[in-house]
Amino acid sequence: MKLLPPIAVIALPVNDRFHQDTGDEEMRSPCVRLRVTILAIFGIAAAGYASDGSRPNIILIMSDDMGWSDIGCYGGEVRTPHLDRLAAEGLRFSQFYNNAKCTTTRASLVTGLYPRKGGRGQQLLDEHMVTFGEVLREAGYQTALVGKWHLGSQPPHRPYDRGFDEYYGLMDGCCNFFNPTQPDPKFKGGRVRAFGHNDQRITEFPKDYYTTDAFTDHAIRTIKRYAGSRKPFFLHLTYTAPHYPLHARPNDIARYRGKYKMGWLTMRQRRYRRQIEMGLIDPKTCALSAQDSRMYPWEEADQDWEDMRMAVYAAMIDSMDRNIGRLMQTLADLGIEDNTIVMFLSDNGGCAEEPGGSKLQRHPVDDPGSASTYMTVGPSWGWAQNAPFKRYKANTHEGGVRTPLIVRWPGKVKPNTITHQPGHIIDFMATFADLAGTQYPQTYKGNDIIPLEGKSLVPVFLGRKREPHDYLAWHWAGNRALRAGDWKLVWDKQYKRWALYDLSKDQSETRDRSAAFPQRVEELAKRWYLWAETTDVKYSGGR
Ligand SMILES: [Ca+2]
Repeated sequence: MKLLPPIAVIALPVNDRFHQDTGDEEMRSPCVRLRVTILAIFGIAAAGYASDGSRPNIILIMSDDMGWSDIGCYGGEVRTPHLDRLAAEGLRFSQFYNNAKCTTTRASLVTGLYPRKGGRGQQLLDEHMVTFGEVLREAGYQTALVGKWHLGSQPPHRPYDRGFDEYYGLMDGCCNFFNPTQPDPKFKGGRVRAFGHNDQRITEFPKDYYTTDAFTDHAIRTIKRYAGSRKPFFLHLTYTAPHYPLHARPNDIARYRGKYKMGWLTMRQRRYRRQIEMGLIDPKTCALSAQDSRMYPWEEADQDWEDMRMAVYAAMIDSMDRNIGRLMQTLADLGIEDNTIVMFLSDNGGCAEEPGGSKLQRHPVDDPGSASTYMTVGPSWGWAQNAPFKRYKANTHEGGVRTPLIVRWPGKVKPNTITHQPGHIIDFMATFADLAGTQYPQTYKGNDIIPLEGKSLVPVFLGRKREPHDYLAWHWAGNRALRAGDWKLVWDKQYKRWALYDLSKDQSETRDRSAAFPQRVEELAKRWYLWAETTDVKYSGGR
C-alpha cells in the first residue's frame, strides 16, 4: 500500500456517505464514487490524504475476560454508569462475537482475519497480514495502542513495529496490576511479564501504580497530544481488567463486599430478568441455560470467600468504568466528543480457570485483591458472568464467544438502540477502513496480504440491515463451532461430538437438534473442516 501524496483529492468530502440516508447498503454517495474514480485514474488505492476534519477519530476500548452480563447495560449489577451512558447514547449489539481467548481475539481484531497457524504465540501476526494500525496510519491517521497486546514482545512483532505510532502497556497476557515487576507465582510459571513504551522496555513503576489507571492516564495524554493535530486519530485501549490476578483498590472492593452473598444462581436469574426488561433478549427465544458441569452448589461453598472474590472482580470493572468516564470527559473538554466514535467490547467470556487450584488461592484471604495475592473468580462465577449463556472463556458456546459491543457515534448512531444483527471481531478492520475512507491493501511492504475476511459494520451502526456473513467459525483448545444463519454447530472437547442448535429459537444452546437434523450437521461440519484447512487450525479429538 503506497502513501498517497496530498494532491487533488484533499478537498473531497470523503465522509459524505455517512451524512446520507439513502438506504443503500454500500452507501456509495456520488462524492465517494467521484473520489474512487479520481483515485483509479491516478492508479492508487484510496489512502493517505490530509484530514479535512470530516473523518471521525476512532476509539476502540476492550476489557479482558469480562462476562457478557457484568456491566449494567447488559443486565449486570456492577456499577458502570459511564458504559451505561455510552449505551444510552449509542447502539448495543446483542449478538456480537469474539474468539473465546485473549490471543486469538487480538489476532483477529487487529487484522480482520481469522487466527492462523493454530492460534498461538507471535506467529499469529506475520508479514502477510496488516494491522488496523498500519492501515489507518497509511490513511493519514495518528495511531496509538495502550494496554495489553499479547501478540509478541520482540521486534518485529511489537505494536510499535506493527502500525502504532504510540504504544504503552503490557505486551504479554497478564501481570500484577499494582507492580508489573512482580513475578507470577510458581504455579503460573514464575515469570515477569514484558511491559513497554514504544520500542523501550519498562522495568520500573511508581509506588501507587495500578494498570487500569496508568493505561487511562497514558491514553488521555496521547489523545491530548493527537488532538492538537489536523490529522484524525485512532486509539485502541485494551484494559487488562478484570482478567486475573484479581487486583483492586481497597475502597473499590469495599463497595462490593457482601453484595454477592446471593450466590451465582440468584445473580444469573436477576441478570436474566434485567436483560429481558431492557430488550436485549427475548425469553421466548432465549432461556436461562442449565447449570454448568463445573459449577458447585452455593450451599456447600465457602460463601464469604466466594463473595470476596466476586467483589474484587466487580471492583476491577467499576474502576475500569470510572476510567472510561475520565477518557470521555477528556474528549468533551477537548471539544472532540462529537467527532469521535467510541466502541467498547470484551475479548472473551468470563473466565472459569483456577490457576494453582482453589485451595492455593484461599490462602491469602487477609488482604483480598492486593499485590501479594493471586486470585481468580473460579468456575461458578466465571460461568454465571456470562448469563444467560452456556460455558465461559476458551469454549465456543455463546458464553465463551459472545461479547457486549457498545457503539457511540453522535449524530450517526441512533441513541439507546439495540441491534440483533450478528457481528464478529474480524469486522473491525473493514469498519475502520470504511470510516477512514481507505481500503484494505492487497500488498504491504512488498508482501502479499491475505484477503480480508471481515465486513464493515458501518451499515449496522447507521441502523441498516447488513448482508450477513455466510458463516462464522471458531476454534480454541479443541473446542470448535460454526454458525451459518441461525444454525450453530458446536464441538465441546469434553464430549467430543457435534451438537446442533437453532439460535432463532434457542440463543442459549439448551436443545441439541443434531439427532433431528443429521444432514445439517454433516453439511455444517464439512464447512468447519474446510475453514480449519484454510486457516491452518490444528484440531484434535477426531471428526
Ligand atoms: Ca482475555
